[in-house]
Amino acid sequence: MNNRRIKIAVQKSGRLTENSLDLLARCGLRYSRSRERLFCYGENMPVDIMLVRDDDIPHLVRDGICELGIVGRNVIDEKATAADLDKVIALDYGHCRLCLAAPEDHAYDTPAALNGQRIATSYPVITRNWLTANDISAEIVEFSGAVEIAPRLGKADLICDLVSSGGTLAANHLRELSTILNSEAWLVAAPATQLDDFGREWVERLSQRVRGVQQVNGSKYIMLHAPRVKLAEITDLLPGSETPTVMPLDGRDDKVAVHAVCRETVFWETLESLKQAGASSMLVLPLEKMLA
Ligand code: PRT
Ligand code: ZN
Repeated sequence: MNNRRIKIAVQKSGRLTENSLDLLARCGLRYSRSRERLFCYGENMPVDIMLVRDDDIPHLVRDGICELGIVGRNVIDEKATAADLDKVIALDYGHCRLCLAAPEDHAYDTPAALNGQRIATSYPVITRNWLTANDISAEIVEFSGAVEIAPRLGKADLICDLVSSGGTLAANHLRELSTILNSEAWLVAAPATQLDDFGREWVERLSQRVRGVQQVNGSKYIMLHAPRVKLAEITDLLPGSETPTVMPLDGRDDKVAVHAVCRETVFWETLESLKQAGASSMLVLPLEKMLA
């Protein structure tokens, strides 16, 4: 089984591509891209990347062609059931929301106003589930793109589409009515029961590295000198740090060195407060890797 490898499905070209490839690189994966650019061969791990349309990712993982995938929650919920794949880690990029929106002059007050209306969407499954859960009987008109023009074409009364800045809705004189799903990119895996030992081991290992990358994002290492008498006050000011390391300073009984990992942003204001509390020689350093 020496030539056994793991495959990760990633969007070939789109909004999630750059962040996803960057994340895998930060997990330590070095890869070379094939000439037709559909495949990345992992050079330093038995892990390859398949570059595909995002819509295909849930099925590639469900059907065991890829052990892992990175895809938006909107696509997962549209294409897969909870039993098809495990949502392993929310990745905090690709944020958007699936929203109901209507022409500005549409008289909408409560969801009940949707009864009997036509809703254009590329997300018929999620929309249908939401309508059913809210006891609304409306017609779904499937659109594969440019959903926002459906009301103007007279094809629908409302739309249900992804929104991030809201610029597209505004440009089409549409008003956001209600959010039916909040979405971001997720690392998904084939259910553990479908994986062999090798697959499970690598899914676990890569998931742990992704968690490590996430912890490092936004975390900083801070070093400072503190008067012994002010130690408690100063460590209380360190944002999001657990137990800091406190060390003696050679030849000084009145001061100690404090080192801590801060899991929240260290603002200039924080440093100013620390200085006021008596801290000196402060250094804030970026973190590269972390493993709990
Ligand atoms: O070719 P392929 O099928 O792989 O790509 P795609 O065209 O289906 O997907 P792509 O690259 O557009 O988006 C990939 C994923 O990014 C989506 O499935 C979402 O999870 C996520 N995402 C985040 C978004 C947006 N933000 C977004 N704004 N997907 C689409 N949009 C659309 C939105 O519907 C609107 O039409 O972008 C337009 C601009 O949005 P506003 O609100 O900023 O104007
Ligand atoms: Zn797509």
